[in-house]
Amino acid sequence: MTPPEPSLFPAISGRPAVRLMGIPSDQHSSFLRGSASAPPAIRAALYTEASGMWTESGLNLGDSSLFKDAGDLTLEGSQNLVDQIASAAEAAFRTGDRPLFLGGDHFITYPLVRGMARVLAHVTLIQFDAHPDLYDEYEGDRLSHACPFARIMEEGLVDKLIQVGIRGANGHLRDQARRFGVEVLEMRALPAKWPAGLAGPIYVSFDLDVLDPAFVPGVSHPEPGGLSTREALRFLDCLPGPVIGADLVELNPLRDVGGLTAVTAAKLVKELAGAMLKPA
Ligand SMILES: [Mn+2]
Repeated sequence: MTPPEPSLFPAISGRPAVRLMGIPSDQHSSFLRGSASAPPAIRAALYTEASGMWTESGLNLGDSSLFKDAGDLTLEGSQNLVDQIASAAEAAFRTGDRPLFLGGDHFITYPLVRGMARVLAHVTLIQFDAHPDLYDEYEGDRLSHACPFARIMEEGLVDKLIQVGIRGANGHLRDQARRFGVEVLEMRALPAKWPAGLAGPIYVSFDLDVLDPAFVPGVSHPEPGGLSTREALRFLDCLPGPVIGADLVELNPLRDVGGLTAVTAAKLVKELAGAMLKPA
């Protein structure tokens, strides 16, 4: 059977649901391992009795017609990770649900977006991150978690990339951003608004280290001077729709303090889901 051509929107009957899926991969991390164990830590904080499943906008994610949990992807060894993850992402998008992936490190966004691009065209990619992750290669690894957005832009997998929260980019990364026509909302220029004319479909890649380490100590590359949790939620709340997919990456439970980062990640899962369920 010939796969259907990528289209602006997948065939969706009725209201799409959010489909949660963990991608436990951290082998392309450059500094510290540990983010592969993030999905269970986020789920433990998400499904706790200590807080409910309601979004701030008033949606009950305990309703399985709105929010499904597909568990974690089983990765068959460390070979062909790009193909394994891209295939899983493609299958998730073909369901017509809106996938919300839990990393893992930021490497996973490249195969996730690659799989999405087999199903959806003309997507705008919004990256929340302290770091541009635009290296051509990093320590000899072109799949490093410092490189995914260079691969995505080289392959033309999205129409546009907008980065939020960047701080401390070096000369190479600034050159790469210019080369790929990336719109950068730098942390030092905030508060900022979304660019005029921003429209869906939108995929959000959320690196927890865009937040200040005071809010998320459990990340592998803490970078002070970041967004507060509330500032990030405000950005999400005023995103135009539809948000058709998202990932949340770089929680490192080995670095967490009192489970604070996992709780913040769980909050972001709920509010990302809320943004994805917002009526167009
Ligand atoms: Mn980062």
